[in-house]
Amino acid sequence: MKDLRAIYPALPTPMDASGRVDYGRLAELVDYELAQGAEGLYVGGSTAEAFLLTEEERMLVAETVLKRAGDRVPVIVHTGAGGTDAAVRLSRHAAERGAAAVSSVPPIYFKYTTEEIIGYYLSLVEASGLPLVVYNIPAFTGVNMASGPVRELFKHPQVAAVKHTNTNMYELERLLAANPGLVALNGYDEAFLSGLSMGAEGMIGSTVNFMARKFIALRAAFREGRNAEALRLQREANEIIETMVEVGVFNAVKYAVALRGIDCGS
Ligand code: MN9
Repeated sequence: MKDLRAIYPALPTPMDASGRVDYGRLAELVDYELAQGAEGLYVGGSTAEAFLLTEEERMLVAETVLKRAGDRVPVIVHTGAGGTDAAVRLSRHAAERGAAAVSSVPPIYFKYTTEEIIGYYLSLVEASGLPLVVYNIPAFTGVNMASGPVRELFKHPQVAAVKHTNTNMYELERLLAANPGLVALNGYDEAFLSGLSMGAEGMIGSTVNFMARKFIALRAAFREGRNAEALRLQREANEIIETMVEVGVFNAVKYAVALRGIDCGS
């Protein structure tokens, strides 16, 4: 199993003026990210506007990134979908093309029982044969994977990591205490330092797309006990993130990446 502890940009999906996915630009973006020090790549998540893409587009996006990245860094593919069948197809496809892990938000829109949510995730694990990164983002899904009986899922040996997109760090710490082998990847970039302090060992974030070096330096400062410097770096990042959140973070990420020479469109 590949080591998933790393700093990953959640890649945006470049689009042309008519809204078609620009796969050429996406391949260029992969090179750009690896050149700026990204330690892994997260494909097809919120930042990628995954739920606005067709299944075919999502597969082509994953394929493009996996092909370009080769075995340079671990690539995690988000394969979550509204229903189990689509998520299973996406997971199988990601596994066949060489993903290091699959990742998914819990099934959305309808209210599912704990058993149904766990069943959904186990289908992805079985279909892919890969480690699973549970994408916990209660603000978007209305389901909190780090609280209550649904945490039983984390006992499964193939559930390797959690993407903790929540500022409740107490829940993160409790989840890790109960599951010693679990890797936590922090999800809100603006709270990376708090995530690290409660046990996160990496991050998946939209602003990593253009600030990978800053977050790598922040993690080094934290690990070496230079707390004031770690906080200074977090504050520098947050000055930028605050504005991005105000104007719409996904568009802002595309704009920031365009300023660095890769026009990802709108
Ligand atoms: O994937 C991202 N989550 C969402 C992670 O966008 C929902 C974060 O990187 C945020 O964009 C970022 C700004 O709030 O922390």
